[in-house]
Amino acid sequence: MKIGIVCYPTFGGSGVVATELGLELSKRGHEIHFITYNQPVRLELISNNVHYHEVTVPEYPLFHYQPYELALSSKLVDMVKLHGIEILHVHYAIPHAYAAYMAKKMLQEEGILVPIVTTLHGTDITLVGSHPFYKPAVTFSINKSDAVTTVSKSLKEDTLRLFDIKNKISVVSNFIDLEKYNHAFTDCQRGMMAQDNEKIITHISNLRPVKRVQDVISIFYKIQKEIPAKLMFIGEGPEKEQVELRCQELGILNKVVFFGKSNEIDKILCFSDLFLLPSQTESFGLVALEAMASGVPVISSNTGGLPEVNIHGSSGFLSDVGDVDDMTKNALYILSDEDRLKTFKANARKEALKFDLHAIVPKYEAIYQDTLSKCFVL
Ligand code: GMT
Repeated sequence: MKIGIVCYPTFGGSGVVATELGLELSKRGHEIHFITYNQPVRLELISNNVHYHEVTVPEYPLFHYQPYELALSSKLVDMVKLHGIEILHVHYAIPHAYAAYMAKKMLQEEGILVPIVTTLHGTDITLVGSHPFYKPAVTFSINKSDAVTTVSKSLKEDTLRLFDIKNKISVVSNFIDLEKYNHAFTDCQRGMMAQDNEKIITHISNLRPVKRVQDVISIFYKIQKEIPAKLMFIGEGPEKEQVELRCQELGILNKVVFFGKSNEIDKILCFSDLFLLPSQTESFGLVALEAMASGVPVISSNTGGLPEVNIHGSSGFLSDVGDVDDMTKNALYILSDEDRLKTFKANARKEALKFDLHAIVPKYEAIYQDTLSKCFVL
């Protein structure tokens, strides 16, 4: 199949899923066209059947806001015509599903039929999409998609609760390339980061309020009072400065390593003992799955799709949002006994196996086939 993929090219989970999906589909013989405003961060390989088409929005002084949706839908029209793209898979409803629908209508005028698969990722539904300013357009574009998927059962429920949805929604969870995270622990450069007696705790996010990064600091502060530990803090975002200030106030700056954005999280996770994800909401928690695939147990909140990924008492523990005392207690329980830590690490990897990309990517292929056959029957 010739598949057009529209996504955010940044470090966010939706862009990562879209990119990894496109790369895997290309390995399975499909021709993939990424259409977005920058080369996706994890798209390192442009091969024969992976293409990248940049959407540019020329600056015009009259416009207070430059019209990205317009430029994207025009680019979609051009690329579908030029490359014979058969189906468009758009990741994140805003504004991608909307722009794709416009492109579809324009193409229909020329007798070209291109169905749209929309994957909802989380904040496009739970935080941004349900805002009254966007809600009518988001509802419309979900209902006008030819197929709709969510990345967890929980996100499907949220979508049905928050929007008036007439379309069927299929759940296709986030997935992981287990090979990439299959380091023998001896490969890791743990010694560069911490002393042998120190436990390594990691957090990765875009440091937005929804990630509750101050909770990460509170939990780590309490942990390091009980056992020697270091915190690896990966990501950039609006809360970073506050986090640094708080670490300074608490006198733990020397125990926290700030990495900024990283394309090598597998290498950092490789030497981690525990992962913290105390988010306010999380439709799935791809980063928790990445940690688990590296054999790192997860201490998370019990919100959204996280209970579908992090299994309480097996791969880690779940607590109510904001309950930093419970999260600390659970973290210390895992970290304070070497045999127990080993068991949680093994369980984390085992639970991650359920999300093997080889099992999940065919579900998207089946949705494309089904959507194409339905469209061309109509
Ligand atoms: O987590 C973020 O803030 C980024 C966001 C995105 O859309 O890029 O991630 C969302 O999509 C991921 C991939 O499907 C999910 O694993 C994340 O849980 C989800 N984030 C939230 O729901 C907050």
